[in-house]
Amino acid sequence: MSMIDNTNTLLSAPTGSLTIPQFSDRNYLLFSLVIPTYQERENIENIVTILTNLLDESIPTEYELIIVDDDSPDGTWEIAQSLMSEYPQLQVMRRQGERGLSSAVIRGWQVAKGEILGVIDGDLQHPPHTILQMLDTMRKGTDLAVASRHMDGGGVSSWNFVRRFLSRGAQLLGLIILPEVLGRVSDPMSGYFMVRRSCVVSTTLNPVGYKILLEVIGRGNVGEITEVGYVFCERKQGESKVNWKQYVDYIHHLVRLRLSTGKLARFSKSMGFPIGRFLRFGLVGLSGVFVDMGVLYLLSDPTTLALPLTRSKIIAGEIAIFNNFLWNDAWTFADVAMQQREWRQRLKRFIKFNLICLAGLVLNVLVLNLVFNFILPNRYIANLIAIAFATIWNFWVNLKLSWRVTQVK
Ligand SMILES: Nc1nc2c(ncn2[C@@H]2O[C@H](COP(=O)(O)OP(=O)(O)O)[C@@H](O)[C@H]2O)c(=O)[nH]1
Ligand SMILES: [Mg+2]
Repeated sequence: MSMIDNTNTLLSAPTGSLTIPQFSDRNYLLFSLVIPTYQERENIENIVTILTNLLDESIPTEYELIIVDDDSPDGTWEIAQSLMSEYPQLQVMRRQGERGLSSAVIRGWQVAKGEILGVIDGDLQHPPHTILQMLDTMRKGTDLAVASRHMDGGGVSSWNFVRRFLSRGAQLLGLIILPEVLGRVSDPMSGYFMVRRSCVVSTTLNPVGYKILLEVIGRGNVGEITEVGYVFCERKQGESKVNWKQYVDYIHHLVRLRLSTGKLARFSKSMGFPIGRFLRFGLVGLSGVFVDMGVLYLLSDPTTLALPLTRSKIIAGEIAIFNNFLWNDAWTFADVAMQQREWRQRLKRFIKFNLICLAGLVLNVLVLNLVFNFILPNRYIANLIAIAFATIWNFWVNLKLSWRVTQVK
């Protein structure tokens, strides 16, 4: 049995990859409930009081509430912090580096001590008493308990037609793109659920989008799922943070999950080679060929600037390398770059990328000569082989050196 020692100190937010750590029985708790908040000052005390009353009745001292606030300008975290002395099971994290609902939930789970990990909105739109029903099914052995608006006893109170239509449309789209995930629950958009830690332990969850439940089902190892009906209440205080960008994020999220949980991804994993990344790297490389050709034309063609060929080629090559770097940093290795976004770090990556690509060029010339002179006297096939070698070299060495993940503890 553990009483939590919270002398009003805030939890510090983990950094690095969004992976749920192993359960340590040193700090055993049955249940950790994360409450992500942004600008919820009017709601925070209410929800903490209600949840504490409910949980103290059923599992006193066996749970913790973890508020993860993204440094709300309205000072939500400060109010939460001031509640800690009155509510010993409450913990508060103030996040300053990162933002976003999904990553907030994962950061909370990363520091959680519970064997069961849950999430509930901080605005009282999720009726707190449903927690008890969900906990009950978890204790009976379910892996994932989802509060659903589309089950018996569920609903969306007073949504208008457009909102219902958009919500169902999004669900249908998801069913088409990712049937094996969305088909498992009646309300895949639910942000109110709990999952057994063992089902998501060591899985790296992706922070894209608002719909963290999709991540848990898609990437976790979830067996039995139970759904409990609930009515999504209207907000009484504060404002929703949902906007059009979240619809775009949602589609992006579906596509990413599709790509990273499909057959290709399984193959890639079993080979220990990041195929998706390699394909993106290859596409970027191809874009570089066009940039190189275009610049070479502008600089050296007799009908344009007519500069000397070697000089033109060096400039064209460097511009292409710059082009490739930008795309690789923003796309191919975005996940890594996002964690190291200072200008000095970027510059360092650019210099490394440049040197590695130069070495790649030397390798390219060597292989071309070797193949052409000793193996296959066809310069174009030899060149293709040389390009393939140089691409793999460029990719692999850049993966290991330029966009290396350095985990900061
Ligand atoms: N930490 C954190 N919480 C967020 C963020 N965006 C929304 N939330 C919280 O997530 C919950 C659901 O957000 P809300 O905007 O009400 O979504 P809606 O209910 O679907 O309209 C609320 O408790 C918000 O305060 C965010 O960027 N960071
Ligand atoms: Mg809400």
